[in-house]
Amino acid sequence: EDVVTISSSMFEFDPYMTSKTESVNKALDEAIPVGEPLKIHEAMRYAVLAAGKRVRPILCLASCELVGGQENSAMPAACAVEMIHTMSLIKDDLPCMDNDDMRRGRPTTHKVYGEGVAILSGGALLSLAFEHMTTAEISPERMVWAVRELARSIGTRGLVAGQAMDISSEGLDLEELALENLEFIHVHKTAVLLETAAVLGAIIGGGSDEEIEQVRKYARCIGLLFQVVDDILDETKSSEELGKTAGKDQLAGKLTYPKLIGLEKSKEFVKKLTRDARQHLQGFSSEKVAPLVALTTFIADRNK
Ligand code: GRG
Repeated sequence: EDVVTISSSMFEFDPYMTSKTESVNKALDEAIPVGEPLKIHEAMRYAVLAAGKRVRPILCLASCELVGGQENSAMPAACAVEMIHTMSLIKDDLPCMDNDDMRRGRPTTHKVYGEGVAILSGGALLSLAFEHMTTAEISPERMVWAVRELARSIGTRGLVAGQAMDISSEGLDLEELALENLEFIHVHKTAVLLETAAVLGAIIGGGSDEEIEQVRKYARCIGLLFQVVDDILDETKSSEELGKTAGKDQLAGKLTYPKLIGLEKSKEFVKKLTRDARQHLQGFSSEKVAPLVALTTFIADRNK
């Protein structure tokens, strides 16, 4: 723990994030073509190249480097995860889901291109993600493993499961929505894809089975941490800001960790998850582990 703390304090996180974000943005720009059908590609680029934080792709790259791999080899998987994430945002924002008008600081994809184009561009991103990931130069066995991990994170054991539970618990009040249900939604809507991003990095970086499992456990904590922090941010946003930016679910009073267990307990949970995440990184050299430790702090302390 001490070694980890010391190394992370010497590590310069801001330049690290800036340089990783730039490489990811460049790779995403190159990965999504401009071409026919024009509107679909335009919408895909509009959604993906907007100002996302790129936490998932950076987690993927950092996990690859943790186990001794090169950034370049994990870039196709990093981009694939960001494409899947963006696809889920496009769908989540649709009028039949959360009905949001704004995303990443600009109008949502369906607001600009219409619902038909938005749905098709989401489907195209889903398929491009897999096609693009297979350009990584790794053994066929590791690629099949990576494809299986990514596929599992999207369907009924991942994003779809979380969203389905979210929809079916709409309108439930505090007594009806148990903490397990809220955790199920969070784990599936958010944590699974963060976990997958890290695991893909470790698979592609050539990690051993034990290393990949360590990364998985670390990322599982990070995933839930990310969502609990998201909930705290939702709760602490001023009502004025809410009026300007919130979608239907926020205005209707989305159920969150602070609502269920209180703000103080939620903040304690953030601390516990941060500690647990670091624990799972024991055994790696302090130098290698520094970016992931800093990323953990970034997620725990973020304010947007
Ligand atoms: C249709 C196959 C299929 C899947 C989609 C709609 C859906 C199923 C799932 C919804 C998933 C969803 C929108 C989860 C919310 C996750 C979340 C915390 C988003 C915000 O992530 P940030 O803060 O956003 O990383 P940026 O914009 O920075 O990337």
